[in-house]
Amino acid sequence: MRIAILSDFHLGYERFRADAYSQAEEAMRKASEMSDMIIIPGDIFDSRIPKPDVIAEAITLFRNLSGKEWKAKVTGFIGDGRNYSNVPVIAIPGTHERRAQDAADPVDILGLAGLLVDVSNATAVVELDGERVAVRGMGGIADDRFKEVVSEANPGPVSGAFNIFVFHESLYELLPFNSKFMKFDELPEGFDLYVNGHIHSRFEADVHGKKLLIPGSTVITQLKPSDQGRKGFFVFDTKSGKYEFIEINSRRFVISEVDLQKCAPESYGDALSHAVDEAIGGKPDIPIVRLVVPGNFAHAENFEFEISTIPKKYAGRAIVEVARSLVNGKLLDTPMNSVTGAFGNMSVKDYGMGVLADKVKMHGVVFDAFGAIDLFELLGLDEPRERVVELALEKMFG
Ligand SMILES: [Mn+2]
Repeated sequence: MRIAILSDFHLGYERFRADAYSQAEEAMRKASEMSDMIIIPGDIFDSRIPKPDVIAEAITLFRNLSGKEWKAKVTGFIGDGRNYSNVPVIAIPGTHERRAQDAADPVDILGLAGLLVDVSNATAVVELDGERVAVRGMGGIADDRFKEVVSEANPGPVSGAFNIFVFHESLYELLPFNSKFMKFDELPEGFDLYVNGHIHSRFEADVHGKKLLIPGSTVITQLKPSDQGRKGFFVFDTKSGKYEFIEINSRRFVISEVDLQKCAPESYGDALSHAVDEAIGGKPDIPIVRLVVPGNFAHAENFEFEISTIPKKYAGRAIVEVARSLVNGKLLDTPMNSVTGAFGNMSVKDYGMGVLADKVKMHGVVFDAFGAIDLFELLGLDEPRERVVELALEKMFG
């Protein structure tokens, strides 16, 4: 079977909302033309509680696909939840969709509507011309609890099938800042292919002698150097074991370093403009251009340069972001850079939950049955503080 692997659409992502939709749409359309089945390892949505118009976008995306005559069919479903579709489009929730265990996440909604098969904690078996592919999903689990949850669940392959393990987690080899993160060789054995989401740039590796494929996001969200390649998805052939990366027409992203150290303050504007012009390169698209300006600007102490004139000047031709801002003659770190720097590669939400879990542990509370995610969500309820604390205590101590 030919299996398309697409990830991290981030529908509803405020900054590049139209890109998120159109690039996901292109990826899904091409994938359905080129493959017998589709796997989406999480973050279809950018938010765990998307607005109705974002849910509408997702339904439109998946409904168009269900119009296709899929020859492969889902013929078996084992595990948590129920399956309402035989369409071979299989997904799990990601970090952005994660909610408390008993709450419905937006991927659940698509599953209930029969638009995809949700394998959050389940295996779906897909059949085509006598060939069987089993997809074991484990979704909606916090990064630092994944090892523990996997060892409890002990997921294994289905006999007589090509077996795929699908998850959405930080992996230690890629994000080596938390020793609790799963390492490649700690992933469950016995599968023929490993598929991960979460990491927004494309990645491939060998795990237990088999392939681990991470397609990366279909939309740019992080503006990191690794985001500069074209976005796209993998198509993996179970018969040959070969796979290819199919590019989509994603928005171009260019990082340009501009050295203003030897430049007279009066020429800052020209130097920055020149870098943006180079990045645009006379092409008709509207790229995202990130200008990185290193160094300190003590020598320009009495010079004021309003950095926002550059993004304004290029409106309609490029989306310009400057990694630093010039304030009173000095280029300073923007508040955004200093805040996000504290989190490393972690999402702000995961970072916050980690802090909360550590604080609760300090007070000697055992945190097994009731994870940080549940507590985090409870504390975020729009209820009076006393009521929220009461609910949390009730849940923690029964
Ligand atoms: Mn993501």
